[in-house]
Amino acid sequence: SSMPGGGLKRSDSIANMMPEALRQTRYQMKGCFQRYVSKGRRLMKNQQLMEELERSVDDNLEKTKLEEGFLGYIICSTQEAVVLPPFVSFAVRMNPGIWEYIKVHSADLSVEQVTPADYLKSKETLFDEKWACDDNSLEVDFGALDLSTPRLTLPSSIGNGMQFVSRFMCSKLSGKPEDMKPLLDYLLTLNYRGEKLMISDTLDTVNKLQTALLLAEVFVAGLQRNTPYQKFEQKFQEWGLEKGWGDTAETCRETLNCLSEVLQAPDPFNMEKFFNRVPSVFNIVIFSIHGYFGQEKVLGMPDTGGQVVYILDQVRALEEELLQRIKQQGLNVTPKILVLTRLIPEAKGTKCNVELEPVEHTKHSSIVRVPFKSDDGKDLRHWVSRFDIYPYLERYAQDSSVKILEILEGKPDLVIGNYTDGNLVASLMSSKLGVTQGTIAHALEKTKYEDSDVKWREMDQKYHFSCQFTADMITMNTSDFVVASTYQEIAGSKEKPGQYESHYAFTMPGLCRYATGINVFDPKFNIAAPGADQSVYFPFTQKQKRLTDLHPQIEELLYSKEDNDEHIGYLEDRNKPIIFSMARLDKVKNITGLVEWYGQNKKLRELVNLVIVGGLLEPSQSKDREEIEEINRMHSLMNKYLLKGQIRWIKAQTERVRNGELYRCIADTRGAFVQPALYEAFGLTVIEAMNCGLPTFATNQGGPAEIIVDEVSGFHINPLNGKEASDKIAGFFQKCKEDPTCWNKMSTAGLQRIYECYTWQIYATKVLNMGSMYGFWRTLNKEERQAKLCYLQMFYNLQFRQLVKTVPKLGEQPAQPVGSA
Ligand code: UDP
Ligand code: LCN
Repeated sequence: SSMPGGGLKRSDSIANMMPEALRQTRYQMKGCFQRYVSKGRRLMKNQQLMEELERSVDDNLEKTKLEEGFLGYIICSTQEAVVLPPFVSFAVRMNPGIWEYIKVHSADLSVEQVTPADYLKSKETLFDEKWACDDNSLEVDFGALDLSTPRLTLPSSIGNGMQFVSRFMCSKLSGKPEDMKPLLDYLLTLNYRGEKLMISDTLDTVNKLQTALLLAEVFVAGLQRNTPYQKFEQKFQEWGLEKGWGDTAETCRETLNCLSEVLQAPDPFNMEKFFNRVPSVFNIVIFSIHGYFGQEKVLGMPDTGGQVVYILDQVRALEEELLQRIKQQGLNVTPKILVLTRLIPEAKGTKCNVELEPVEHTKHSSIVRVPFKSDDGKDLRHWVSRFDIYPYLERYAQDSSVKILEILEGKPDLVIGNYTDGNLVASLMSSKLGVTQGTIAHALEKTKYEDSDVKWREMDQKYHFSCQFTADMITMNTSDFVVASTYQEIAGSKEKPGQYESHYAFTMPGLCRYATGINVFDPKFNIAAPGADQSVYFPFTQKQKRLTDLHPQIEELLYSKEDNDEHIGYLEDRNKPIIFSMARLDKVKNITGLVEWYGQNKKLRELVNLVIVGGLLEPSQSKDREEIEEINRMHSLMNKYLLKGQIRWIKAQTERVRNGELYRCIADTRGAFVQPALYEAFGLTVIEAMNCGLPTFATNQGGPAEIIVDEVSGFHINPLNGKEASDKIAGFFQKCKEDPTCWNKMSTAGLQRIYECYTWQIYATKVLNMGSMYGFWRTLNKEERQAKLCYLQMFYNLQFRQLVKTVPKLGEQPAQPVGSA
C-alpha cells in the first residue's frame, strides 16, 4: 500500500524492489545505463529513456522481456531522469499523484531512494551548479506545515475532497460531547448583518443545544408539513432557536434531525447534508482581473476567452442556487455576487471602462471594475497583458477591498479567484478579512511550456514566470478549496501528470526550490465541471425555441459564394454534412492541424465540408504573434490542398446567441463538431456543441477525454496522429451514410452525458456546498492554519514583492500583446 505524495512504504518501494530486478537483467541493464551516462550530464525525458532502453538490446526476445519486466515498467513510468555521471536519478510516477525518486549508480547498479529535495538538487546542478550546491539556497516546503491536515491516499479519490472532509470532520468531532464544541462554536457565529441565525447565545453547551433540537423536532413533527416558519417562529425563539432552519415545518424538521444525528454520532452523510443547508453564504466576490472582461464585444480580445464565458454563466448559476437555498432556509435575505475586474479607460468599444454593470439575466449580481493605478496615483489607461500584470495587483487588492466593503456593507462570505492574478488578489483579501477562499485556474501556465520551471530565466523577460509561479504557490497554499473542471487538471492521467500535480515538487534554479509545493492528496481539491448556458446552447431538435430570425444571417455566413471581411472560402456541395470547429487561433488549439488533416484525407473530403470559426482572416489585422503565424498557415494550407469549394473560414464570432444557433444549424446538416487541440484544459466548446446535439470529436489530450466517453457519447481523437483522427471522422460519416440512425444515437448519447454530469446547476450546488463545508473546516485547525499563513506572508513579502520589482510597468503606453498562449 503506497502512501500519498511520494513516500512509499519501505517494503514495496521501487528502491527496495529495484536491485532484484536489476540483478535479473544485469547484463542488459549495464548496457542501458552506459547509454544513459554516455552523453554526460543531461535531463532525459520519458521518451528518450524508453528509446535508449530499446536501443541497448539487440535481441528482440530479450527486448520484449526487458520492456515487459519490472524494470521496463519503472522506466516507462519515469517522467524524467537527471544524468550526472556516474549517477542517474529517476522521478518515477507509478500512479497519478504518487512520485518516488531513486538514484542509481550506472556502474555497480546500486539503488538508493532519495527525497524530492535531493532529486531537485541534482536537477538544479544541470542549470545552476553553484546555486544547487549552496546549502542555504532558498528551499520552501509548504508540506512541512500541514502537520495535522489529513490526506487522501487513493489516486482514484483525488478531486473528491469534500466527501473526505466530511469524513474527517466526523472523526474529529466524534467521542465525548466536548468534542462537538467546535461545531457549536461555529454555529454560534452564524449571522446575517449582525442578526443571529440558527441558534442564539443561550444555547452555549452541546447539551443545551441537543435538548432544544429534540423539543423543536417533536413539535414541528406534529404540524402540517407545509406550515410556514412564521407560524412557529415564536416557539423556536423560546427554545433559543433562530431563523435559518427552514421555510416550512417539514424542512425545519429535516434540518433539526440532521443536526441531532450529527451531535449524537456524526456520520459523513448527515454531516454533508447539514452543511448543505447551513445559512452561511450570502455574498460572494469573484475575481477575474485581467481584461477585457465584459458581456459583449470582448471575446476575441487578447487574453479573453473561456474564462469570461465561464464566469458569467457561473454567476447566473450561483445566484439561482443561492436564491433557492435562501428561500428554503426561510430567510428574507438578498444575496449579492460581485465580479471584480479591472477598469480599462481605453476600452476599445467594449464596456470595460464602466465602473458598475449588472450581470444580464441576474437580479442581484454585478460586474465591478476598479482601475489599476500608476505610481503617481493616476488610473492606468491601457490594457495590460496578463503576463505583465504583477506590479499592479497589491494596490488593486487594497482598492478593490474598499469598494467591496462599501457595496456589500460588510465582508463577503466567500471569495473566489480565477487565474493567477485573480487568485493572488483573492488570497490577499481572504487572509486580511478572514474569509473562506476558493481558487480556480482554468490553465496553469507552468505546464504549457516545457521545462518552464528550470528554464525560467530564459523566459522571464517575456513571461515573468518567476512572478507567476510564485504567486500560484502562494494562492494554492492559502486557499481553502480548489475548484477544478476535471480530474486530469488535478492529477492527469496514467501517462501524464496533472497541472496541479506538476507543482508537487519543482525547482526554479537560482530562485527557489519547492520541496513540497502543493500535494494533490490534500482534501482541498474538488472537481466541479462547468456546463454551458442552456438557454443559449439547447438541442437542435427543440423546434419551437429555434432562432429562425437568425437563419438568413447564418445562411450567408455558411453558404454565400463571395469572400469578404467576414469569411473566405465557400462550400460547393451544400448537400454534404459539415464538420465544424471554433476556437481562438492559438497554436495549441491546432485548428490549422485540422485543416491539414482534412486536406490530406480524400475520403473525408468526399464525405463532408469543413467550416472553421476563429481568429482574423489577414495577418495584417492581428497584433498577436502566434495568431499571425496561424493565419498565414491557414492561407497556405488552403492553397496547398486546393480547399476552396470545400472549406469555409469565418473570422472569430462574438455573439454567443448566434453561435448557439450556428451549432444547431451545423447539426441540421447532420454534421459534427471537431476539437483538435494539442492540449485542452477543459474545452467549453465541446460542452456547447454537445448541448446542441452535435456529435463531437475531441482531443484525447486534456479535459475533453473526460467529458466524452469514447465511442459512447462522442469520440476521442489523437491530435498527434492526424491520419488516424481524420480516418476516424471519415469512418463515422461513412457509417452514418449507410445507417442514418447512427448519427441520431450519437447525438442523443452526447446530450445524455451532458445532463448527467455537465450542467451549471450541478456545478452551483457543488461550489456552494464547498463554500459551506470548507467555511467550517477552516475553523477546525486554527493554530496550524495561522502558522502557515505567517509563513506564506513572509514568503509573499520577501520573495514575491522582490520579483515584482523586475517587471516593467507597461500599462502607461498602448501595449504590444505578447501573444496569448
Ligand atoms: N468563442 C466564441 N467565438 C470564437 C471562439 C470562441 O464565442 O470565435 C467562445 C466559445 O464558444 C467558448 C469560448 O469562447 O465559449 C472558448 O472556450 P474554450 O474553453 O473552448 O477555450 P479557451 O478560449 O478558454 O481556451
Ligand atoms: C482562461 C481561458 O479560458 C483562456 O481563454 C485565457 O487565455 C486564460 O484563462 C487567461 O485568461
